[in-house]
Amino acid sequence: MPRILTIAAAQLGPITRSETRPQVVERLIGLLQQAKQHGCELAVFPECALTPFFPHWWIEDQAEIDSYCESSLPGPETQSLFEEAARLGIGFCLGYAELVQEGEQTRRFNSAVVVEQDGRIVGHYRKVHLPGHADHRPSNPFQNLEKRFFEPGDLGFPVFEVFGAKTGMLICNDRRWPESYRCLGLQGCELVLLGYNTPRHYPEYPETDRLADFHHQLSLQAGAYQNGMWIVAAAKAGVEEGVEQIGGSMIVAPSGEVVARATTLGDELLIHRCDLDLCRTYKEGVFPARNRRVESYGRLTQT
Ligand code: CDV
Repeated sequence: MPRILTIAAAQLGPITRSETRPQVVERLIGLLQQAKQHGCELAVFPECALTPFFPHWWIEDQAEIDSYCESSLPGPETQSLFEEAARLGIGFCLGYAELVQEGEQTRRFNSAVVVEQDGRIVGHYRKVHLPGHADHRPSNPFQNLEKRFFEPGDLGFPVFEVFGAKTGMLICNDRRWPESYRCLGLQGCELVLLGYNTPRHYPEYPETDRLADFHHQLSLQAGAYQNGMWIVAAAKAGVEEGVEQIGGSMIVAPSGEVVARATTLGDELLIHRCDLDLCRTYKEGVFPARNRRVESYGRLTQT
């Protein structure tokens, strides 16, 4: 029996600052319904999929920052998403800003959950690689304040047995780091669910702007091939509150081939029937464990 999982990358167009959580959740529900109609078992939403990408703005009022975060999931405004997914019998991966109260301490993470077809949360990940800066840079056209608003993830790179696949999650900047994929690949991961918000312009290094799409695709293809994993990458795309984001959602096979690609910068589904057994060719055939030379890799963890 082939192990086929039909998956949708559920790209989102921009979310405006004035859009309410219930309005965004309606958009997500609409995409889930379409994905189900097309036979999908799982849909992947972008990073911070419930709000505009607020680290692009300098915000001093902590209450306002926290208004972009979820203190419970599902919560009162996201319950309908979980209920509709369970009713449809479709799983999903959702990026969100997480607020946790631990005694006196309030902690915030850039997080994602994976939800089974019965609406249960079965996996949780907190973004490890936070890009940007913590200080205000008013001369830049927009900010990148993830280092101010979030802590680095403290859950490592967990792999979950869900949808019949060894499944991991990455969030945006994680996809540029070989270590992220490697930590998943070394656990036998077959499927990576990834959401992102990538601006076209990098204020400190504008020479990379013309290469933004290329570097995005290069990272996904290398990560997929070198670890023999499927990668389903869903963007928040288009011009969001004046910030142009690249879009370019795609599904990449363990061969490194792009098998589905977004053609718009709006809400869009791209769908592929992912054969999980394709991973074996690369995990066992091209990169067999017996060929690894761990005695030569010490520098990876010593520096
Ligand atoms: N949300 C992100 O992590 N964005 C980064 C940008 C800021 C470089 C990215 O790697 O796409």
